[in-house]
This record gives sequence, structure tokens and C-alpha cells, in this order.
Amino acid sequence: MKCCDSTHCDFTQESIAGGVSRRDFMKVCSAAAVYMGLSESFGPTIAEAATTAARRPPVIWLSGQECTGCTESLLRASHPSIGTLLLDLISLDYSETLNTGAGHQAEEFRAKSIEENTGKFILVCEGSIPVKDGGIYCKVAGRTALEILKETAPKAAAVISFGSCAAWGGVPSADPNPTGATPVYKILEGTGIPVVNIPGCPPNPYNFLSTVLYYVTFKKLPELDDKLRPKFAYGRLIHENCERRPHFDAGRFAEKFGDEGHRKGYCLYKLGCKGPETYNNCSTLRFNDVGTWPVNTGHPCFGCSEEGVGFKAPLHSPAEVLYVTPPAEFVSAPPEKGKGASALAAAVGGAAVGAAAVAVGSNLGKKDQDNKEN
Ligand code: FSX
Ligand code: SF4
Ligand code: F3S
Repeated sequence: MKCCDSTHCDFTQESIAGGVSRRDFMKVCSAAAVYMGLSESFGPTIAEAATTAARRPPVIWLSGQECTGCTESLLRASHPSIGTLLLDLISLDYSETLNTGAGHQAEEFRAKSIEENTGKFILVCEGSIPVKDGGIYCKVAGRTALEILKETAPKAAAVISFGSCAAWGGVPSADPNPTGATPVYKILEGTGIPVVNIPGCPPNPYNFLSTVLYYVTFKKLPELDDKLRPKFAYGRLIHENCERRPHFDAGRFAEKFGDEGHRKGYCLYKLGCKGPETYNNCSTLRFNDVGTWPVNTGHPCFGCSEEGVGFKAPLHSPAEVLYVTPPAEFVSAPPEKGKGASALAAAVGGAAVGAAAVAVGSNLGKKDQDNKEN
């Protein structure tokens, strides 16, 4: 029996309840390969790396100032499910939310895992770190989050800041930032410890899972942009691949919530949509296996994943439109045989599927895009 009505998903209730079948898992790995900008033929390599128990990386998951929405989003991932992730892909040795043990027992296990896996474990940080007044505004087991991070990060192979709070401060850092909420990368600045930011409030769990799969397979981190985000996920503006983009280009806007334009699915720019200045793949990857994301429910993107936009710019204020028109080469140059249709689809962002294939497959970063446009 199908697990849901999604047209994107062919998993069954049985396969999810009992963990994914080998065939389904291979499909997940092939899709992940394409999604990360690799050839589909890397699927078996990823699957092999991910299912070789000896290579499962230990993960220590620390929580700072946050709402736990990041863990919640991961709990709702089903390709692979959280069970597969925890049992087959990684060895989650410590997570305050998911630990079965508690108190001294959990803290002792964390210390033991760090000691035994120094230089090998991935440290996942969820939430910002308060630094004001010695960091007293976030404590776990009597110690500040600042102290725990500074002690743990130097022993990790890499640090993943999962969610906007950890990546750039997020909600806790909103003005006037009473606790001195600080992003993880700033605290670790100058230490040489590799940090990956996967922002979003909450972030898409598949951006995290793909980063982990990449690391497990290739023993290195994926290519990052200048804000330490994986380029395969954050290389494009939401606005580039939004299904409402043809309305933007044609000047058809919702003027008020509930007006005729809003009901007809027109562009949400005048309602404050920050898609034109937010780098993320929400419009192509979407959430929760049901093909939904904020803009297709009628809500403007508020830039939850973009530093300086989400929780900073007023919700109703118009976004800075970084690229007003499709790059001229896409609309004026004669299409190359076999490539023109999807390139144009990506340029005008009208067809999410075609655009996703181009955006992800070409793995262009923003700098590449700038070069193309100038
Ligand atoms: Fe922040 Fe995550 Fe937003 Fe919440 O833990 S990114 S407030 S979804 O939970 O850190
Ligand atoms: Fe989509 Fe927002 Fe851009 Fe309009 S402004 S096309 S709703 S991302
Ligand atoms: Fe956030 Fe905007 Fe995506 S609000 S979830 S970045 S559509």
C-alpha cells in the first residue's frame, strides 16, 4: 500500500515500517547522487559506502538555543527514514532529544564516544550559542553550551551547523539579541575546524542527509559557497525555480492576502516574498514528501535560511531583487541541440522539475552564475 498520495514518492507503508528495501535504498542513493551534482552512476558507490557498517561515522549532536524544529524536520524524513539514518548510516552516539539514556549516563556516554572517536566523529550543532555574561543563558548538565562546544569541536572531524540558529544566529539572534546569540562558525573562527552551514528554520532534512552521505562516501565535505553552505543545495535563488515566477515576469502580483491575485496563484513579491534574495532549494526539493513548500501554500518566503534576511527584514518589506530578468543568453541565444528547452525552463523558473534538473545537475555556484551573466 502506498504510504501517501504524493506523486513524487513510491514508497510503501510496509517498506517504511520495516526500513527501506535494498532496491528503494539504491534509488535513494542514485537520486542523492544526482541531487548533489554527481552522475547517477555514483548511486551504487554511495549505497556501498553508506551500508558498510565499519565506515558509519559517529555523530555527536549538541543543542544550543533552538526550538528543536531542526530535529523534528529530520524525524519526518522518510527517504531514508530516521531509523535507517540512525541504524545504518551513522552512529548517533549523543543527542539530547533522541538519547534513550539521560542525565549522568548520557553525559558519560558522550565523553566516552568523544574520547574513542577523536578526529573521526561528526559534530552536529543545532541552535545558536549565547556568549553574553559568560554564556550562562544556555546550560546543559551544569555547563554552558559555549564551554561544551569549545571543548568538543576541536576533537571532531567536521562540524555541521544544522538550522539557521546554528548557521547564523537565527531567531535567538533577532534584535536586540539579549543573550548574545552567536553562530557556531563565528565561535570556531580561526581554529581551522571545518564547518558546514545548512541553514533554514527548519532546514530541509535532505540537505543534511545528502551532506552526510557525501561525507560518508568521499571522506570529505561537499563544495561550499562563501557562507559555508553546500553549493549543491544553496547555489540558486528560490526565485529562479519558483512556480509563480512566470507571474512575476509578467507583472501579475497578489496585492493583499485573499485577494483575487492571491487566489489565482499570482506572485507573492508584493506581500513581502524574499525568494529573490534567498539562496535555497525549497522550490525544487520541497518538504515532507508531499511536494509542498511555503510559497505553494500561498505564504511568501520570509528568507528563513538567509543571513540578514530572515528574522531581520520586516515580513512585509519588498525583497531586494538580485536578478530582475532571466539571463539574456538564455532568452536570446539560439538553443543548443537538446539543451535549450531545459535551459530556458531554468531561466524563467516556470517548470520546477526541469529547472531542478538544470539547477542541481549543473551544480553552478553563485560566482559561476555571476560570470555567466556579466
Ligand atoms: Fe532554530 Fe532548530 Fe528554527 Fe527551530 O533546532 S533554525 S528556531 S526550526 O529548531 O535551531
Ligand atoms: Fe516566487 Fe516569491 Fe519570486 Fe514571486 S517573488 S516568483 S512568489 S519566489
Ligand atoms: Fe524558508 Fe523561504 Fe524556504 S521561508 S523554508 S527559505 S521558502
